[in-house]
Amino acid sequence: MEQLLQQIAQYRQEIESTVANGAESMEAYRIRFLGTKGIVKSLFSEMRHVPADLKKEFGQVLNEFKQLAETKYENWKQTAALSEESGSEKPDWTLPGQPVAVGTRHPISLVKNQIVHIFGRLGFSVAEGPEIEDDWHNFTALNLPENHPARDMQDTFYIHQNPDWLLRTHTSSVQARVMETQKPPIRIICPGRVYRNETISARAHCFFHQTEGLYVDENVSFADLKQTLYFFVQEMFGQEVKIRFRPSYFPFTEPSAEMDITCRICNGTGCNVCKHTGWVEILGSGMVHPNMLENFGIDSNKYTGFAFGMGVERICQLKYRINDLRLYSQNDVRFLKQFTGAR
Ligand code: 2NM
Repeated sequence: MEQLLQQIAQYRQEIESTVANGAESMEAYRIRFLGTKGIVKSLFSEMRHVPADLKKEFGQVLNEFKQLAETKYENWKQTAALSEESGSEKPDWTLPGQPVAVGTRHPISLVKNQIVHIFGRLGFSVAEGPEIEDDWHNFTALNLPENHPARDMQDTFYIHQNPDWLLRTHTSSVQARVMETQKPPIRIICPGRVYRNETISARAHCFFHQTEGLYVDENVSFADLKQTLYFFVQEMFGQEVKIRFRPSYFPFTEPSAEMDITCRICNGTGCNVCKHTGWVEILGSGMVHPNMLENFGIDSNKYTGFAFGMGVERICQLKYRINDLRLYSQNDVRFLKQFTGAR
């Protein structure tokens, strides 16, 4: 009896010091202690040799020992099951997700969309056309004579294979195509990329973006031009913005004028952008030249029109204070990311 109790105490120690070390070692443990020919079973079979007065006490010791052996095994099984669940096969759904990198609109697109939206409210619809144009739509139809300096190889990208083709230098070519196929009333806005043969710097680029507008109908006057463009800049830059017109020259308009607004950067107090004048030029405009209307078979005695053109990069510069034209095409994410959340 004394010997048996000592033996059990030894087994207890063994169980307590057993380290679960993989499925194999735990199976060996199960067979040794809990198997059909295992230690627990064989200890219970010793019961019949125990004197009757000690059976109760011995039974209690045995039961406790059996419980210890079983608990050790059950605990190991549970932790093994848990670690399998969180292992490589099953993902842990509680982990935080990988952030999804969301793209942002390019500032040129943001401003272009705004321009289109504002003129849309005045009844202008969008017209688009090819970036590779022919000489007629880009120059001749627009009242630019054969020897006009803008047609110079120095300024325009001509296509080698066919010098009648070129990269459009303005989106007026789109308006030419519209006047060719539609009769007044015409009220369109033409956003798009245009090309000029310039050396790339902070202030010049070989491509940039324009939005031109054209309105042809009976009784369209210079007052309509002024009010339309005044509405536009107030929507774009705020109600307090002021405008002024300066006489100018464009082949496609007569009279022609350039429009300035009060500087959005310094609010008229003077800065580098407005060269300390308080005013910045934002677009060119004028009454459509009668020659142009006649080029498209539109009776210039019955119809008049106004037209204007603005650089999208210029509007962007004033809205977002972007002072280097090269930033628009370098695709540096540190630049592009700053427009996150803008529409
Ligand atoms: C400008 C300035 C003045 C213009 C003219 C035309 C049209 F429709 F007659 F062809 N489109 N855009 C125009 C007039 C463009 O840009 C500075």
